[in-house]
Amino acid sequence: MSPTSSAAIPQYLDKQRLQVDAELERILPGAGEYPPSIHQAMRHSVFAGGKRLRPILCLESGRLFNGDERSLRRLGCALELIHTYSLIHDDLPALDNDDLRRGKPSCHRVFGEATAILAGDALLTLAFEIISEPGAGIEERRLEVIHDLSHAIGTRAGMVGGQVVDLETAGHTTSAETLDYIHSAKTGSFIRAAVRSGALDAGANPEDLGRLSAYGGRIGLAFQIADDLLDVTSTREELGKSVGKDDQQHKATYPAIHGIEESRRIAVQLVHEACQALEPYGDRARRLQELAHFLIERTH
Ligand code: GRG
Repeated sequence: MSPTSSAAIPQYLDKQRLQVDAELERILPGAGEYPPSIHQAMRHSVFAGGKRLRPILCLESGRLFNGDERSLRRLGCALELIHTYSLIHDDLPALDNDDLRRGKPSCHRVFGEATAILAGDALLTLAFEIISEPGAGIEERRLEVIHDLSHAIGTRAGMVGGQVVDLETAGHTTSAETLDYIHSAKTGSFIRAAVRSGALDAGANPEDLGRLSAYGGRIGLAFQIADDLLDVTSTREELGKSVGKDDQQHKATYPAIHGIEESRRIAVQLVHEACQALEPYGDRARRLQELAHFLIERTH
């Protein structure tokens, strides 16, 4: 039986987040560095808040195979830069047109649309500069991470592909299969890649990688189901972003297609399967199992 999200998880997450934030501070150009407008925009969105879940998943996955802490931390930060790029672009008027992100005005509201587009591009680019920096890790492993990650955020069942289908199906009747494609591609593939990246960086063998992929794929989908549920059950204050938008935009979501109770049941089942995939590691995988539970129990 896997552990549920323990009482100690909030303190654990805070500690990890502070470590990630300190590394992000070392990575991002200073606000006054020339040209300042773009650096201020990048910093605004990265440091607006954020749970740092993808870096923490990368760290824990790598720790399972005794990976190097600094290498994993910088890799995790690169994931956070990519994640923040996707949020900035997602909020743009041409996409979700959102004024609020991480409890703060979205990037384009503060810096204008052109700078926000460029800030997203710059964060994505900086991420790959960090992943490929000299001495970052064992070169062959880093190449594999770059390949894996690029695929996960691209158009073939990756983040951008999922976003495209999400946009194109809004307002139309969508099947449960298409919804699964959207969620697994838009959100799940990147979360799965975050988990895999830590394992790859730490030199996990193919069998281990298979287990971590099974875990990552399931928590990735469960995470987006939880996000759909929060959009109908939470508040703007608690989430730090708009709520009820999926319904307003006639988006396909788990609660809309499966109902709230069934969506919760499916998310719990996915987390159960994710935890089961890690059972061969016994107590060493406890943090990853707790994180899986946290992803669906979170309130923001
Ligand atoms: C390339 C023009 C262009 C746009 C790209 C790919 C894309 C737009 C957007 C990605 C899709 C996206 C934003 C999915 C939502 C995933 C999601 C639930 C994000 C929230 O993640 P959390 O809860 O956020 O981890 P924090 O703020 O805690 O980091």
